[in-house]
Amino acid sequence: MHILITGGAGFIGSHFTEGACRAWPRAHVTVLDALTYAGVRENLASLRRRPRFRFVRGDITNRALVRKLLRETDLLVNFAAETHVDRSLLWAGNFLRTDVMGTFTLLDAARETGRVRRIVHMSTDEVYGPVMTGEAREGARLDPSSPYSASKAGADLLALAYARSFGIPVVVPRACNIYGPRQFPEKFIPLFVTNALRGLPLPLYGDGRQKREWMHVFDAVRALLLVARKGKTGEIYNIGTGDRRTNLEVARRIVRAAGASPALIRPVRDRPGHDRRYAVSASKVRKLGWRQRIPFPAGLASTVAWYRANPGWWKPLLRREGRYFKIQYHRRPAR
Ligand code: NAD
Ligand code: TDX
Repeated sequence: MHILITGGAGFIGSHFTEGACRAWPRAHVTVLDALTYAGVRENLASLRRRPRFRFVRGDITNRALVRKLLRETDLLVNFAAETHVDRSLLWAGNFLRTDVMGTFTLLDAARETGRVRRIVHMSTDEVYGPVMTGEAREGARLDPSSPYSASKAGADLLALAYARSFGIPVVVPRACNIYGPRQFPEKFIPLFVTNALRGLPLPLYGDGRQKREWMHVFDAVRALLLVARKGKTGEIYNIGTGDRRTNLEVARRIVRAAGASPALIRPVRDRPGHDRRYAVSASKVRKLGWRQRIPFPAGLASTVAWYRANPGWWKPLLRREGRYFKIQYHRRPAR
């Protein structure tokens, strides 16, 4: 079997690639990744000596390259995307290019080459928009709030349309907020952890009462492998834990775990279009046999320990992305 994983040098993609290599030890595995600011080649260091593993640096919007790779692919898993909501509020064009046009390029090349037997197109619970009460099921209407979630919604609908119109064997997992080792330190948990470890302020947007549903990346990888194997073509699978917490509570847990002062938590001006609450019903993926194994308190503690032990991974990334952090946080007014 030949597996192509796009965006495999990023956070979830690199953990999934390791998981896929364990799940299919004899498979040929190729990662295609453009190594944008978010892609880190060392994230795949554990696979360097694996036979039948290959890294290709390239863009998912490159039709000729994608076509060539898909001619020899049985399973395609697409993680390649621009993924940070705050950046989408600054530079939306990148999100349309990669998330929408990149997904289109993959789908259309799969249609043209006709070899791929399964496509897992990674989507997000953010496409449902704020869910003020109850839980969003897979059939809920889409109501994205940011250029990021609107681009993801566009890509995800295109994937489903390719399943219906052309019989392309796509499944669409929509995952809640995922956290764990190797998440880029622009996202909430790794940003707050790395700031707390350095004694820097933790910029909490608005009143901090927004709720997110959290899942450890190892649990997410198991759910995605299951959906890849057992998911039905043309179907959506919410990937969620039901474990929802306010940002304020998570920030407090982080300072405690990092041994920092709660006074570091600074309420700052809110994110525009900030969704108040996400909540998905995950009964469909549970019916496939998936269960959460890592409860949030244990997962958060091990994540803080990982960042504490690996400053050599995150400090260079923070330095390299200094301009972004300056634009996003420098002189951001207090709430
Ligand atoms: P990430 O930002 O850590 O990684 C994205 C990867 O894609 C990087 O390695 C980057 O170099 C690569 N990439 C970007 N543009 C590319 C292009 N044009 N061509 C090829 N490669 C490109 O992201 P992540 O958090 O691992 O998210 C992976 C996927 O999961 C995304 O589709 C995201 O929308 C989705 N998702 C993430 C979460 C979460 O909480 N992190 C939750 C739900 C869904
Ligand atoms: O500095 C911050 N302060 C803050 O209060 C940052 C970066 C975030 N937040 C808040 C905003 C959100 O309510 O924390 C929460 C989580 O923020 P992010 O980590 O930016 O995640 P979110 O906006 O929920 O989107 C994430 O989950 C779904 C991922 O970035 C997406 O890729 C995924 O699709």
